[in-house]
Amino acid sequence: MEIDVTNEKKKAIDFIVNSSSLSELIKTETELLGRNGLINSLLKQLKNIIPEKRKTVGININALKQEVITLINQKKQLLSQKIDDKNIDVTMPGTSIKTGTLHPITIAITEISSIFSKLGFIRMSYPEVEWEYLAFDTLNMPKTHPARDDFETTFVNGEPHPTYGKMILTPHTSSGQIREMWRLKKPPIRMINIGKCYRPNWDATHTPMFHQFEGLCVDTDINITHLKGALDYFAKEYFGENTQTRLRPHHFQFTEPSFEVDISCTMCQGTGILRQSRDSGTSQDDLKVKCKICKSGWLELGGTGMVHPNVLISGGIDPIKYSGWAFGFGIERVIMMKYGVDDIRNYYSGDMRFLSQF
Ligand code: FA5
Repeated sequence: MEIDVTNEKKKAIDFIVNSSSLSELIKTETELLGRNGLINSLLKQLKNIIPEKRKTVGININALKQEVITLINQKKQLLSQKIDDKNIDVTMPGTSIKTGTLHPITIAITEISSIFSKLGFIRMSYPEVEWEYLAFDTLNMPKTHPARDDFETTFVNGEPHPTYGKMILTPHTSSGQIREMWRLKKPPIRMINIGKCYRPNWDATHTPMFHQFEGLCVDTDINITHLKGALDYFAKEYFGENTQTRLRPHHFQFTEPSFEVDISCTMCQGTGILRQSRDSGTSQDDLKVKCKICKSGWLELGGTGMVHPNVLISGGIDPIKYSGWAFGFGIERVIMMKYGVDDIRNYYSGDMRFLSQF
C-alpha cells in the first residue's frame, strides 16, 4: 500500500484555509487532528506499508501533523483578531484601552486659573526668559540685592539690552506685575500670571525649574482686607472649606507691608496634633501625636503684600490714586500641601506610579 503524504497535506491545507470562522476552524481541527481525524487515520495505515518505506512515511506524517498544528494555531490567532459578528463572543469582558493622565502640575494650573477666574482675574503667561531690569529693578530691588547674584539667578549668555540689562531665566513671576501694568496702562487690574521659574536649587522642596502663580489686583481703594478675602477664598476653594489663612509679617522689596501667608494644615486641620488609635481601638486609648506635616498646625503657602508705590510707578500707575496687592506662590508647593507629597522631585521623576495617582 502507498500513502501520498503530499496530496494529504494539500487537502489539509485546503481545509484550514477554507475555515472562515473560529467555529469552522475548530471543526477542521477535529477532522484533522482528532482521534478519528486524518492524521490518526494515516498513522493507522502505516502498518500496511512495506517495511522499507514505513519509517520515511512515518516521519513525513509526523512532519505533516506538526505543520497542521502550526497552521491551525496561526489561523486561530488571525480569526480571533478579525472582527466579524461570527467571531465576537459577547460574553467576554472588553479590552480596556490604556489612557494617560494629566500631569499634577497641569491639573493644578487648571484648578487655580478657574478659582481666580471666578473672582474676575485674567490668566496671563509672561516670558520665561526675562530682562534683569523687569525681574529686579522695576520691582524696587537694589543693584546690590543678593537675589541678583549668579548663585541665585541663571544668566543667559549674550549681549545685554541697553536699557533692560542682562537676560536671565526668570526667577519669579513678579515681573509679570510690571508687564501687566504696561499692557493695561490703567487699573482696574486683576491678573493671575502662571509660569515656569528658575533658581539653582535642588532638594526635597526645591527644583531648578518650578512653577509659580502670581496674583495682582490694582484699583482705587484696594486694601489688606481685599487681599485677605481673596486668599481665604482661594484657600477654601483649593484646599477645602475648613481651611483658614493667616498673614505673618515678612519682608519683600516689592510689597509694603509684606507677609508670608500660612494655611491651616490640611492633615491635622490646624490642630498640630494627629490622633492615633492604640490597638484596643477605644477612644480613651487614643494617642495624641504631633502632626509630622506641619508640627504647629500651620503650613507656609508663600509671599504676599500691598504693592510697593515704587512698583506702581515702574508700571506707570499713580500710587496716590491707586493701590494694590500681590502674591506669589509655588504650584509644586500647593500640590504638596494639598496631598501631603513629601518630595518635590517626584513631579519630574517620570514615575507613573506617582503621576497616575492624580
Ligand atoms: C517670591 O518669589 C516672590 N516673588 C513672591 C511674592 C510675589 C511676594 C508678590 C510678594 C508679592 P519666594 O522666593 O518666597 O517669593 O517664592 C515663592 C514661592 O515659590 C515659595 O513659597 C515656594 O513655594 C516657591 N519656590 C521658590 N523657589 C523654589 C524652588 N527652587 N523650587 C520650588 N519652589 C520654589
